[in-house]
Amino acid sequence: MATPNISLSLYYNPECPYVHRVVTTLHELSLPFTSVFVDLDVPRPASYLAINPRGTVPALKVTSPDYFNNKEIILDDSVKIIYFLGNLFPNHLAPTPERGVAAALYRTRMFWFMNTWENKITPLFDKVYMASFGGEKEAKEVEDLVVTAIKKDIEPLLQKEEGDGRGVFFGGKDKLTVAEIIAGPVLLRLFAFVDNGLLPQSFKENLLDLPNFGKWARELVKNESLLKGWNEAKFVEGSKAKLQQFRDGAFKPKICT
Ligand SMILES: N[C@@H](CCC(=O)N[C@@H](CS)C(=O)NCC(=O)O)C(=O)O
Repeated sequence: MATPNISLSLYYNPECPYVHRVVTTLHELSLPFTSVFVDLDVPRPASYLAINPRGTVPALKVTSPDYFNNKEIILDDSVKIIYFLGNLFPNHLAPTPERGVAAALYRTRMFWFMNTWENKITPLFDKVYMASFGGEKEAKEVEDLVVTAIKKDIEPLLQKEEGDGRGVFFGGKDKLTVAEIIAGPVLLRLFAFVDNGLLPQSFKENLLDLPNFGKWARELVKNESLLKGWNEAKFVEGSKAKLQQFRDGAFKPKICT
């Protein structure tokens, strides 16, 4: 893979699952980058709002002598960033640059997975975070919601099709694709809640029982690029501290979509 002549600065906060998508992509593509921490506990300073008026992370600043003499490009959403990086140079993350029915179909399946996950599953994750602060009833309700949505909308998209490889990842690949990058960070967080007693065991068990999804998710949460920089103990400790703040009435959620 020829590395592009490009400089990348990532505006990040380590807690954010959307940032985690981008970091996984950068590691998976072996792209060097610098990081700029953005504190989400305080109002964003004007200097950051000038970069990303929405004030959210991730944002990626890109410059290249090959693009209008280092004209700055700002990409302000994880999906945009992943799409951009995946299309920078030939790589295993994004579908092949070929044309023809098989290549078009693969790209369409990939696009549809991404679209479905973002529209049907991502919005449920705010409820998952909130349920980790709630009681058994809230946890069960959100479990039913998420398991039902994944079974209906995601399980069929992970079915192997004619021409797919033998790998466990999307389309039978043996390396990560965009599909895994989109879903991996929130699955890690969901499983961490379960493994540390903040959500019921049945939540994880019912997901892992889905034949396609279960096999895929088991492999995904072991992936090296996804796990680089992920600190489960710190995440759980932070979640428990938020739970305490929530109980004390002082909690302000900052994970949004
Ligand atoms: N759709 C955006 C979502 C980004 C997002 O909501 N990030 C959260 C942190 S995980 C954030 O920056 N929240 C801003 C705030 O709390 O003010 C993406 O995929 O990048």
